[in-house]
Amino acid sequence: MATNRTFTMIKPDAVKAGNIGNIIQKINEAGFRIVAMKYTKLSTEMAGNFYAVHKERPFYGELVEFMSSGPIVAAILEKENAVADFRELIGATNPADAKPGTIRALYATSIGENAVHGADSDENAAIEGNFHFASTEMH
Ligand code: 3AN
Repeated sequence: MATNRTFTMIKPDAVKAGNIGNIIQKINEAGFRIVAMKYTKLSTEMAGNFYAVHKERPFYGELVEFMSSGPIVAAILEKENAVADFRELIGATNPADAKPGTIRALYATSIGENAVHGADSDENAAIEGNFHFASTEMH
């Protein structure tokens, strides 16, 4: 399996709860290499653009408000089979359905405030990574 990249954000709920360190540790232990990482905050406009694919969903307004409510950590991660393996590591969107030991089972509080984002395809991983790190040197 070829090495590829995924994109993640540690969401405002997990940052506020002091779980940045715990989540990065889980990411490292699962064998992901950090290619780029940034502590930042999304404006409502940026969050709206980032989640534009969900514009028609009933939770869009709530999602944009939440994602711009406080600082986040954005990162590009590298590993064999990165997108699928990272989705496995974070667990189901609803933490009530997330397997024990997954990041969302451990740190998410609800379907909306679910601790981490993980890109759902190689194509979206690239788009989302560029959104946050377009002019950044990757390591
Ligand atoms: P995932 O993040 O697991 O790929 P998506 O793509 O279905 O899930 O949803 C994107 C984000 O929208 C989720 N991470 C979550 O924060 C939010 N979300 C999804 N479903 C709901 C919902 N029913 N109510 C509120 N927020 C939701």
